Amino acid sequence: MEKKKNLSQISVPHTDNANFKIGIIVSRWNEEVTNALKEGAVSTLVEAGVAKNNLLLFDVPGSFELPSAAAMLLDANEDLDAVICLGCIIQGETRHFEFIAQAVANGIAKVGVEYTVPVIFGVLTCNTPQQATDRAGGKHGNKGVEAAASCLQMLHTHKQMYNRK
Ligand code: DLZ
Repeated sequence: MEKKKNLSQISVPHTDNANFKIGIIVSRWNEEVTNALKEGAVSTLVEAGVAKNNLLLFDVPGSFELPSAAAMLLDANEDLDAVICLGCIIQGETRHFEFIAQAVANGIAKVGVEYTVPVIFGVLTCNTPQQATDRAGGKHGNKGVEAAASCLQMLHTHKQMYNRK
């Protein structure tokens, strides 16, 4: 069996998505890359039937702000079903990269567990700008598409779990 290089080839659930209300938070650092991630995520959700009006889009200055912004958005919108966090962290000369990447990954995981809704980690953590563009519509697919696919899969799993009650 051919090994999958990315999740973009994985099927996206296409039924019963219209009413999902989804927040999308986009970091402006490395904006060319994060805009491509956003386009991938939005088009995937809309093609899967999510109503455009049900997408709440917000920008934050950098990836470090993604977890707190996700928590703020969930706090402010009790009817929100999920949040997708999109960012791009690229290794520089200092250790800043490690601290930001670790904090963002842990922070996003924490928000999801605290709010018990899908909070999706759509953050590239790359050694070079080329690795980032390869994953934002380049030869390794678009991680924004994958983030949206993961979000819809988790929303359906969530629905199944609650319907058991
Ligand atoms: C400061 C910083 C640096 C050096 N690199 C990145 C990066 O590669 N990707 C990213 O999303 N954000 C970076 N930032 C900004 C931080 O995420 C954050 O916005 C600032 O430290 C302010 O809290």
